Amino acid sequence: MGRLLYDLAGADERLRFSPYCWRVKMALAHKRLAFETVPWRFTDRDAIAFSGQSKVPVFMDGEHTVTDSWAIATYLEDTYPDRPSLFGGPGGQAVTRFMNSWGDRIVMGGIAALIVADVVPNLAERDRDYFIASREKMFGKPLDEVIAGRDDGVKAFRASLDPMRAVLRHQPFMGGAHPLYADYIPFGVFQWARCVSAFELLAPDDPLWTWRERMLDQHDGLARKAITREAITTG
Ligand SMILES: N[C@@H](CCC(=O)N[C@@H](CS)C(=O)NCC(=O)O)C(=O)O
Repeated sequence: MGRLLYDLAGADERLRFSPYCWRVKMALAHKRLAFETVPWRFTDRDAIAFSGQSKVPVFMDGEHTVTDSWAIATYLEDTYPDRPSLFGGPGGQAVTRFMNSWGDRIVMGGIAALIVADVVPNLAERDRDYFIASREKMFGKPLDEVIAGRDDGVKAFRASLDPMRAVLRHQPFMGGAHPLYADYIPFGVFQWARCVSAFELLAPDDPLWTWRERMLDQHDGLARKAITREAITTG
């Protein structure tokens, strides 16, 4: 049995936009592990019921099923210690836990508030009502209202990334000279936005812009080659 990743897909099944699945895909590429993906939609509950929960990523490695991007990353590190490390050792892994929680709250929270409404037209028809209702519940208001005023909102988002920016002034990646899982965490969220939204989150003179470009080139341009809404709408 090979390796299989249940990967969130849009109306066009080539559009794979989950930030958490992107973290895992970058981690698998980093470990140089071959894998296949299964396109999954929000309403395909039954397809992943075997995993005991209702979210992707769901990763299967032979007999093993692992869910949650952080758990998958640590599983890969433990199971494939002879492959390039995702954390640079136990201390690195412990510190990267902070990056995971910062990435989920500040980067994911910040970007979601700017682009969540842009996700909808990319979704399979059958997913739309569920996505809108669940995200409106999350934000406590209609999605159009969530992103209203985002031209101003993006300034606060950019400022919130100062801790990362300060690090990237000294080194090309959060991991140092080369990317580590600490890079894949925030990058997965930027890649989500890139797949589904035209809204520009960063300014071209931002060191984070250059970092994002470098990340897009990693692993033979894995993320850059991914199909985006732009590629689909312009044919
Ligand atoms: N903490 C989880 C979060 C996973 C998650 O929220 N996945 C989203 C897709 S990006 C999902 O499957 N959501 C299902 C739903 O909202 O019903 C991780 O790091 O993997």
